[in-house]
Amino acid sequence: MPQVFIHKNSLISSMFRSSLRLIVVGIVLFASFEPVQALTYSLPFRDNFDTSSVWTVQQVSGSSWQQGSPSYGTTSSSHSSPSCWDVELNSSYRDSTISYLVSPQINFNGEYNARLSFWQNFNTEDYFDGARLEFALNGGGWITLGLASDPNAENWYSRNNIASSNRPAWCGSSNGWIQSSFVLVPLNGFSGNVQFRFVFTSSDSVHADGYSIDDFFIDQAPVFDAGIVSLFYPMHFALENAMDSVQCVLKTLAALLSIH
Ligand SMILES: [Ca+2]
Ligand SMILES: [Ca+2]
Repeated sequence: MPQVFIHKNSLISSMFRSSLRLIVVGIVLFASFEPVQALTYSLPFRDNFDTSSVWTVQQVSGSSWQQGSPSYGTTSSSHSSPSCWDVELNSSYRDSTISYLVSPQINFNGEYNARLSFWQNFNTEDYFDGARLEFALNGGGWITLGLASDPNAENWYSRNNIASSNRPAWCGSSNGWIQSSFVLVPLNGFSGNVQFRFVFTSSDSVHADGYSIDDFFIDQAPVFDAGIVSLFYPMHFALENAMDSVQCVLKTLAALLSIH
């Protein structure tokens, strides 16, 4: 009957390899089940796009948002050096583009009248190609922010409908860098995470220089930003040119403190 010998070192080596495999499997399992911790930012949120970006690109077709120094046609600079986001840094954007530039999660804590602003420089086919800004609350559906000439905004959209998206957009020529801003009334009182995204779209023919954005800020309303939220007296009318007292509730809209 043949005898079977197991060399001691082989056994130890085998046990070591088994343990090592368990450890490796353990590390893999641990890595697999570790939840992804996406960074969430709070206000004020200020991004000059000059360092490694916390925004992400979601490319669907055609050209893509790129971070760097633009060098093509009228879109050949950043607003703050050295970098901005641009659709095709070194050439015209392509036809039939759909490209998203998505912000990180930004936490709102019941703010009132927070102000979003950014700089942009664009030259696109008017009525056909351009960009809009959307927002999403707590990971919900995307909503277009505002309309052309929105009363809460400055320099907000060139058209209420462009052919490549059937949505509002900045399009045509900005004639250099311009600042656009929006008082975020639609988000007043909201507590939770908000994401923003720029959506660039182009039609299937005719293209131009491009689209650049830079210095994207969201600032809380200043604490002295107060308004009347309830009016008790006079209720319906007041005599013209007559002195009278007023009873009302004022709120500092940023801090939500009542003054009687
Ligand atoms: Ca910049
Ligand atoms: Ca076009």
